[in-house]
Amino acid sequence: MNMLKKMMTGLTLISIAALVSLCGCDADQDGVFDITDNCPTTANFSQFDADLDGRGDACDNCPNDANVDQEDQDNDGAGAACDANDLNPLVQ
Ligand SMILES: [Ca+2]
Ligand SMILES: [Ca+2]
Ligand SMILES: [Ca+2]
Ligand SMILES: [Ca+2]
Repeated sequence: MNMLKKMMTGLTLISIAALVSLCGCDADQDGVFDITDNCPTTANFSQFDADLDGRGDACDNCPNDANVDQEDQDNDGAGAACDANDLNPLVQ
């Protein structure tokens, strides 16, 4: 009985892995499903989020300042929350 149980568990795990690869639920292939991944297109297995704003450090434009909107008016990669001058792309 235990053997059968182990086989079934193994098959279930294989099925889940196949399903994930087929539906592309893990775009960055970091092992975290997109639906719960705090950086769906950046591989960040640790899911570390220092400022707890829901954006993983790997894709947060201000990793140490909570800024859910990720606003960045001058598009220099530094969010308004941590950009010394968010209207001048030469100043961060
Ligand atoms: Ca990710
Ligand atoms: Ca964050
Ligand atoms: Ca942030
Ligand atoms: Ca900026």
